[in-house]
Amino acid sequence: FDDNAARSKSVYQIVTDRFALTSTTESRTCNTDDKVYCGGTWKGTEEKLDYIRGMGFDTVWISPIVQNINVTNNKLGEAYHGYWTQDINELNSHFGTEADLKSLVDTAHKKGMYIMVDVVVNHVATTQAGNFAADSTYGPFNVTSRDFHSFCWVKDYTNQTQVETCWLGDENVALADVNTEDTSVVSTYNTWIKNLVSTYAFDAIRIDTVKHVRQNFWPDFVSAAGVHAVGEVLDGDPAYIAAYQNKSMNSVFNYPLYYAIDSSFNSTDKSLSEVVSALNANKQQFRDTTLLGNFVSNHDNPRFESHVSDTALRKNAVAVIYGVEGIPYVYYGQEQGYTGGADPANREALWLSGYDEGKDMYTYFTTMNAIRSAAINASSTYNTNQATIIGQDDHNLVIRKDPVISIVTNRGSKAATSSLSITNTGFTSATELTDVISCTAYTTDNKGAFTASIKSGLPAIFLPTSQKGTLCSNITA
Ligand code: ABC
Ligand code: CA
Repeated sequence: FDDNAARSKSVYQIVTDRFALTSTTESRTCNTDDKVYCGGTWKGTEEKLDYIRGMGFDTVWISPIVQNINVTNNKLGEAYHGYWTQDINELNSHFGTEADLKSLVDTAHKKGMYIMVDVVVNHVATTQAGNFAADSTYGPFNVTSRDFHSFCWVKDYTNQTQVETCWLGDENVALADVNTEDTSVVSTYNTWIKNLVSTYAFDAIRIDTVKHVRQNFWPDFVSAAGVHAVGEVLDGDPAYIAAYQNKSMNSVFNYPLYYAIDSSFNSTDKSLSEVVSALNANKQQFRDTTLLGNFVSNHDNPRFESHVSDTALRKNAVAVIYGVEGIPYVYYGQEQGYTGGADPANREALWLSGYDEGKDMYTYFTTMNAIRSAAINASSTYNTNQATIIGQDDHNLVIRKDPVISIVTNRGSKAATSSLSITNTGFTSATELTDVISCTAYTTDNKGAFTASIKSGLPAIFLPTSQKGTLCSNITA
């Protein structure tokens, strides 16, 4: 799909090695501290597409697929996550065969789902650091002097030249920095991504380490891919990231919002003003905030749930990323209540959960995606309109993104019931509304306003009852 179509998608992120085993009857232990392959495969993922679709996600972001270095007894473990590229022209056989991968994409398409593949362009991996010498095992990048930047570590993230031309990683696994200035390297990458997307019929790509490659490398790469691309520019500064939206790719991850949510919804005594500031700064800096990738957890950061145990706070954090403009990204395991901390603990095996579709958060994501679908169906401008904050105090935010109004709060599940008067709703008088979280009916007054009831610190999300679709089916329009 293209950037415009991407606006209506809802993405579920997996680490292939940890998501699903080929055989559904098999059970394998997976100690995240060991940092080794645990056995997840593309076949296993294919078998579990209905589990993902059951929550209403239509797009699956799979971890990198290409052959990685084969390391054992390394302090950093094995390449189970897929980011330690060796040969971009071979697949990682741990996850299956070419036929398996094609079958995953094909089955997804038959179910009306899409596959987003994670791609790494900035580096290949080696255990040799400064002594690295490329050879034929690195596929097309086998001439050290031509294909790689000379060795130096990225140490100072404020020095952009260093960020782009020095190496990530460490002495255990060095990420040999590819010479993305060389014209033959550039054309190798562009041809590769074009073929990769067409061979497997991928629908979108997630691009790793975007800030580590010069900005003007990306437009040709993205256009060669020919599909929607979302870039990882890991930085908290919206101005820094926005430059990439202008010069490199239309869609990038919303790290500024992530940091604001992570710190303001992690306890009941924080002010939510940080979230409002992040939203405002984003609006100022980004050309198009509707293409930002919103998330509360991913594979690089401690899970939100590792430091927030209150379910009400967890639900509110999620309600923010669904309540504002942008594309929601949900990291696998969140629906099962996983609580892994920093990498590698946040990469738990999902089969250990039994894929329980009865879990409270599984149902919650189903509701969130249903709200999003109902809004998209109800309004032709939902995908492109921006959210505004129409009410705000330290612990409550009222987010309006027509035709949805979301009230989020960090008062926590022990909070007493409270009332909030909601004005400037955009609704006409006598509009029937439903809070689709509590399934409570409301009617707007002669000014289109109403008084909302906030219970147990949960979010409240209002849709015109006539537009709520199948949500809260006990309340009729
Ligand atoms: C392994 C171990 C880790 C160990 C590490 C040294 O080695 O597992 O425990 O700490 C892959 C694997 C990792 C592996 C690495 C290295 O490779 O998944 O498990 O870590 O071997 C992407 C991917 C990520 C992937 C790689 C490498 C890149 O999402 O999964 O890692 O292909 C930088 C990069 C970013 C990268 C991230 C891990 O590192 O820019 O692309 N992610 C600052 C910098 C960021 C930097 C970040 C973390 O620190 O600005 O550029 O990201 O090092 C905000 C500031 C930010 C600041 C953050 C921390 O705070 O605004 O600027 O980010 O407030
Ligand atoms: Ca680089």
